[in-house]
Amino acid sequence: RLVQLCAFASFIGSPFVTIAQNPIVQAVYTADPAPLVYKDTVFLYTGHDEDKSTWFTMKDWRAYSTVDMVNWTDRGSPLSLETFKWANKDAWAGQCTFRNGKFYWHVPVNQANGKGMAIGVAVSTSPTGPFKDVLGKPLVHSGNGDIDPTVFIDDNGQAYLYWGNPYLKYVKLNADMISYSGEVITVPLNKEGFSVRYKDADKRPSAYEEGPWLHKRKGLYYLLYAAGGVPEHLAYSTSKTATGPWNYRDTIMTVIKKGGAFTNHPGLIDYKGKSYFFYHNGALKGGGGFNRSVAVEEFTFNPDGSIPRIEHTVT
Ligand code: FUB
Repeated sequence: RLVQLCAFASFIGSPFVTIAQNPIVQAVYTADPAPLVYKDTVFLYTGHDEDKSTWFTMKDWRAYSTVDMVNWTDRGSPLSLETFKWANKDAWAGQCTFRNGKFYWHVPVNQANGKGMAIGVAVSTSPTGPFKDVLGKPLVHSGNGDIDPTVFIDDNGQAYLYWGNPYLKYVKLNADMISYSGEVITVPLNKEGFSVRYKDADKRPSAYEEGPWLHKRKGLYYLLYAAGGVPEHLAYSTSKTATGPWNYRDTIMTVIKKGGAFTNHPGLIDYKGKSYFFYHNGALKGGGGFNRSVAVEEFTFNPDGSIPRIEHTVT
């Protein structure tokens, strides 16, 4: 009944409030959560798996908001492939950030010219759009694995764009957030670095795979990511700088067996004095690897600053 009501509300385009539950969204399949704290509100940007997909069939992104982490409002679909005239498919994992009065939604899409995935950016003065492709072309196309962009703005104002599968890449974004300076850097594999294949509690290799997410806390930089190949678990590394070197720390969330989603994707925010960890799974009815759903868990950093093991829940 709730699912039907939500689906109807989504269809007619009206905001609809649901009660807290995991998965957060019960009306459509959502993936790749990217939360943004803006003023007193959490905006949650997600990908959107088309119903009954047999591959990643993703044509638009969705937005939701909450002021209490309990009641979520459907903010519709503020961004779709149609925004990017140079793209033809694959509205994959992106992130929306706020700077100087504007919202910047960096997303990966497949280029219509057949040259593969590239990262574009859409801009709006509102967290829920309308978003415009101000560049009219990709922001970044390094030619290999250009997916899963995430943006981190350091305390000194320097913004970074990180992305990539199977390698982590980054550039320094300019203050306008729609251009960058310097070369694309590929984070090197090294013995002490985060890409060493450590064993986690699942006895699985924990190498970086995709889905980076940056977080800074008490001067320490946290890099969260999907790890270990297929099926993915979520792990993290830390560094004293935003650009590494990264030291592997631990698994955050082990492979979620329920629902059969073989990907996962982290997001982390602090909000009203608490910390929240976002991820996705295949737990919604009819769900699976291409019909995923975003979920969230409240957690507390350990006293030594490490991230505890977080269990997924279905409510
Ligand atoms: O949602 C499509 C892709 O699956 C994302 O870009 C990856 O992070 C994985 O979740």
